[in-house]
Amino acid sequence: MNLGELGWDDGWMAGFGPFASAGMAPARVVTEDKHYYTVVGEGGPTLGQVAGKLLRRAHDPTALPKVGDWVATSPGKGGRCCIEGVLPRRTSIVRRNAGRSGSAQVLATNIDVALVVQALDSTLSLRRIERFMVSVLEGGARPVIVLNKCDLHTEPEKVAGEVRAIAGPHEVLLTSARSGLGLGKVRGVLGPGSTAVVLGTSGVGKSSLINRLMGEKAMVTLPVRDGDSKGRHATTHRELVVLPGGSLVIDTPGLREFQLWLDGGGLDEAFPDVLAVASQCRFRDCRHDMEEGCAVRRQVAEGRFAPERLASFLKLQSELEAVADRKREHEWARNRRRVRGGNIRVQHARHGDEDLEGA
Ligand SMILES: Nc1nc2c(ncn2[C@@H]2O[C@H](COP(=O)(O)OP(=O)(O)OP(=O)(O)O)[C@@H](O)[C@H]2O)c(=O)[nH]1
Ligand SMILES: [Mg+2]
Ligand SMILES: [Zn+2]
Repeated sequence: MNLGELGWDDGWMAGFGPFASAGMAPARVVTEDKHYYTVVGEGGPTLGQVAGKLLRRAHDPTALPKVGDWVATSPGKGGRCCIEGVLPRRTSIVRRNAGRSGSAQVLATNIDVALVVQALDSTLSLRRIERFMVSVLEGGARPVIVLNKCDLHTEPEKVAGEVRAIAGPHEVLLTSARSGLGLGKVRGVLGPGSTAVVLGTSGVGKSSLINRLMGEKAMVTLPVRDGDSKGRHATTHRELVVLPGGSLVIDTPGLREFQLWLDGGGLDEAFPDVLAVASQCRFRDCRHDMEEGCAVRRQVAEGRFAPERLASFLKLQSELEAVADRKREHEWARNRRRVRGGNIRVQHARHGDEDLEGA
């Protein structure tokens, strides 16, 4: 296997220097299971396990290997390999874990493009698209919105227009994994050697799209429920595959909930319309919430700015603020443990972190 086909380049090579000196080989993580990873290196796919040293060194589960990561491997027992290190990620999609202690979950790493997939049926939500866009931009990747199942809608272009109105400069594509319509456009945003991830709720057709792009039924798909078009969580793990044109794509299980975790300016990027008006607010640090002299709220009152769009902005903004607080608490607790010299235990990343509803 030529590593270039998996996205390896001079930048990765430079970062790998210290590992190469230690006699290790680079490989990319393509699947993650409860105990094992599948990694692909020059010798092809191998089962891998995280080395004890890396487990102990990882300050939290997000530092452990994830699908999309470039890792340093050494030979292990029984033809398996040991994963000894993870190269610093260029981009990542991270959400705040629902239910559990509000920690972070890394969904995919080192991706160039995130295909935010929605179905043109009753499940479509502009607010969800905004949420995904913020998260993708926070993680450093480029969002492309894919409106799938356009064969089910009588006026797909009309919906695409509504989505374009909230998508800023980002592309909005209409597809049908059933008829094949729009698949050429999707191929167009995936260059050879570049990595994409499909994101969206269950049943929107993420795996069906990948099967179409693959030209074969590589991924399991399941019909959606009759009553509400919700999916049945057909995909249960993340997997990176190579498409015929040489681009790479990561399939992910449907996400029921997607709370933000990263905060690196993605909110402003996803809401350029808010940013454009914000310069007219009285206070430079106006949050467009309760402040006096807020130009955005004035525009809403005058009917020039969509109230649901501002509401969405405010909701995401307060979520990011809560996340920042939470991270400060984590950091504080970590430092305190360090000062005390206590042992920091790390749990192995668990398979099945997605919202498998048992449906
Ligand atoms: N009519 C129509 N049905 C589609 C289209 N794409 C997918 N489907 C159907 O929608 C159902 C769900 O598709 P999947 O590909 O399993 O959806 P998914 O997003 O991968 O779902 P999870 O793996 O559960 O997250 C299947 O029955 C597909 O055949 C489409 O473009 N048009
Ligand atoms: Mg799927
Ligand atoms: Zn304001």
